[in-house]
Amino acid sequence: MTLEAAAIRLLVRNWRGRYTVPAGGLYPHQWSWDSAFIAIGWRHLSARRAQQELESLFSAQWSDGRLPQIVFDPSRDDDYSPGAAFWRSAELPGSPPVPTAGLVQPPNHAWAALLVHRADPRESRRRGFLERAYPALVAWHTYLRDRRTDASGLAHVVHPWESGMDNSPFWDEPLSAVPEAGLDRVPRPDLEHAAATDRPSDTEYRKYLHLAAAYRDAGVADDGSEQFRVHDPAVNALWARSELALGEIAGELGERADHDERAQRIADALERLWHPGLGCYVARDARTGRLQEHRTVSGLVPLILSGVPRAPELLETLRGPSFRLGTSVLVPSADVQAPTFDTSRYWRGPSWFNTAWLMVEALERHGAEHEARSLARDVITHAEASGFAEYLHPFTAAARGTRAFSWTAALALDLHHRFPKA
Ligand code: 9WN
Repeated sequence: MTLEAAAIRLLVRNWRGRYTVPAGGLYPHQWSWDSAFIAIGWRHLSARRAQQELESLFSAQWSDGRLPQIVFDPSRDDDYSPGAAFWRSAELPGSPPVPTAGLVQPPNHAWAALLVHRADPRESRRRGFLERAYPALVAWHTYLRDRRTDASGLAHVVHPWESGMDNSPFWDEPLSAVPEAGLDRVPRPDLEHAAATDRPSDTEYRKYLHLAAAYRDAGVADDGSEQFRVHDPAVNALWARSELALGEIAGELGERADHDERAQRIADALERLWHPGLGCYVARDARTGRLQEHRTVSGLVPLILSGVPRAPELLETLRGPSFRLGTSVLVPSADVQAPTFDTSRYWRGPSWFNTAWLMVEALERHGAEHEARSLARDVITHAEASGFAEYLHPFTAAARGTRAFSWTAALALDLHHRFPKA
């Protein structure tokens, strides 16, 4: 079977009528930033499905504008933890009519909406896609600005899950002061679908559950009581990239708006996260002001912005001994030389396909055409060879996490269309 046929088969299998699950066993609900990546793949097959994927998420938007981390399928509530019964979102102010988590995920949605529109502008106009998406996306960005941004101009995450890179070394220090949820047994349905050595530990899960419960019990109010508040480079870079996309969407609709200025303000604020000694951006604990001194792939993501002033240093770091572009398998999620490096455990070293896709964008944007093409072709090869794994051992390419993972297929499909075999 060709890559294209295999990727299509997987996406069709994971489609649930209005959205695509990230993986049928491990992740049986709709996830926020997954849906944006998945829509970027669907747009090559069905502009309509790509639009529905995003619209399904918008229909779960909260009245304060937040797009939830997870929209739950109530029929699968025993299969993932924490689920709808944990969040009890109907009891929280401003929640939508469907059960969701109270947290959010990185804001890649406006960027995805623009790419989906461009894939088939006629179908998009016929369905009034941008007219409906634009207000939802503006409300989402307004939530980030009004509820999640402090004087630094950067948006913070209140839980590691919100970064999408759940057990990154960035969170080690901010999590060290967080108590563990007092549970006899941590519910881990995830371990039925992935090896324990590939997933976060029980200790991390106890802290995740403590933070999520405290945020829920404070009415998801963003009132400053959170015990975890961190500025993450990838979250803010994606926000700036999406703000630029909103500017283009506004232009399509003939709206006048100041999205470009807003994007520039976020990009300027990102400079607070620059670490000259490490040659990359780092996370910052917004409660203590401390920079988290680790090289992770998140710290390279600002390269997706064309005007980023640190492009030469970032490219050097990407090519250097910490990430070894061209020698490692795709792009490791964390510095392969660091004491925290782990070849299997999630976001502490393994290579992921969404971040490789972001680095293809970054390399293209900064004129490294040859490396962009070569990384794109590697994404396609490894996606297929690994059975569309969730992530890979960064030296051997052995599959890690779950298989048949939707964004792996969607993003490989996208690159297959954009970088046809020479
Ligand atoms: C928690 C769904 C999600 C991705 C994240 C990835 C993983 C969840 C988990 O799966 O996180 O949201 O249970 O580990 O880290 O990026 O969105 O694919």
